[in-house]
Amino acid sequence: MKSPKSSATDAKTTKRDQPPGPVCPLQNAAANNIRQVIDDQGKLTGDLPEPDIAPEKLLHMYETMVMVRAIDDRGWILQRSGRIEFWIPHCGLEAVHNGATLAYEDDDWIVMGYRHPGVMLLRGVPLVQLFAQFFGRDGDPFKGRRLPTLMGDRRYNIVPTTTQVGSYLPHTCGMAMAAKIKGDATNFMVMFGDGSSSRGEFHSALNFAGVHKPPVVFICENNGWAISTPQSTQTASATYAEKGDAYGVRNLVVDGNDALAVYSVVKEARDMGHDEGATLIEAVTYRMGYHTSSDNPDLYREQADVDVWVPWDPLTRLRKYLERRKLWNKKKEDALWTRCKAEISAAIKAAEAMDFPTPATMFDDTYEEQTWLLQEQKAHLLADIAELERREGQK
Ligand SMILES: Cc1ncc(C[n+]2csc(CCOP(=O)(O)OP(=O)(O)O)c2C)c(N)n1
Repeated sequence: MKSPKSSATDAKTTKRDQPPGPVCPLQNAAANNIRQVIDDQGKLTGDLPEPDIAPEKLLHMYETMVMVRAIDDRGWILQRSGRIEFWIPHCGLEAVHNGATLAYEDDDWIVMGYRHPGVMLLRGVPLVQLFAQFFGRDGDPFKGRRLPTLMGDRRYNIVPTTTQVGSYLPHTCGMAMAAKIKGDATNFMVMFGDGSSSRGEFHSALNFAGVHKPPVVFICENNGWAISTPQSTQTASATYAEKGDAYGVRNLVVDGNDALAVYSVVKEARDMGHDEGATLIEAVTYRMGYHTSSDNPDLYREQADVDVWVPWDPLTRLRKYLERRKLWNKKKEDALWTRCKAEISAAIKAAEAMDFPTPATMFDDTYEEQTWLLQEQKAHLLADIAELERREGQK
């Protein structure tokens, strides 16, 4: 993708050729070079053809997207009522990670971000494990060491994210390059936010990808904000995708609220990865909620900016498309929401009933065999705890 020609007047116009005032860029997808399959009514009006996805697979994706939204609704309430410590909302971002995950095979590797529970669910991770992670209980493979929603599981070929934004992009290139050298057909996908594009690791990773052509799809989830930093102060480029041009990496912009479009472009990029190398995909979407439960977006954005995205809700659009194809109806929709809410309630009950990990577990998993230093520290900690408990018992 080429940058628009610059002129003196360009500086005065907004990034994606929009008139003044809030307008959802997805509304003018063609003019904005945003690849799209369906419009806000679920009609096939975009430039991309309708992808060939088996109906049961399509429905599974939609049902997972609804589950992901229901998880976000409940997670927020759990945090606000003091039952979990922290929440990173993902409302409005369901199409990017679910569409992209569906485009990959189960033995491919996904390096995920922190707003992507659908990656776990589509790979078959049980819902209760997600809630065990949110509650920091011992059913969490990370033994409660990470912030809620910082998920992953190597048993499902999902690499957990780090909160150092963008720091994991070079590692993804390394993993993919190792697979390529070994002659392994595995493919790799990495997800990150627009804020990562200002980190050095983003540029190192893209440079490596351009030169060595590892089978990686970089998915830049452009949700409009990096906490309170908007696109206009994050970059002077017209798009995040075109940064790939500088490194010789194929790139494109996709409608990130159109799960079908995301699936199509990611599938194509995945399938060409071993022959052509990496692709950088900018998925244009919007963070409808707070950055995290510690944020207050009223301090830096207008409600009108948020409202223009409402008709482009990824769930509504896909539901309308499914209804047009007679694969879905109101009765199924109501039953799905009832089922999701009930499954979430059951998972919460089961996760909250789990024990907390014991302090001794904090020394596990750093090394395959615990070093003498860690063993010594662990022994000290356990002795201190035992002494405290003995004193408490004397009171
Ligand atoms: C290297 C680094 N710098 C700063 C932060 C603090 N921080 C946490 S999230 C965040 C914004 C990230 O924005 P973006 O990459 O667009 O992802 P989003 O949260 O919008 O999904 C920042 C700056 C961090 N975690 N890591």
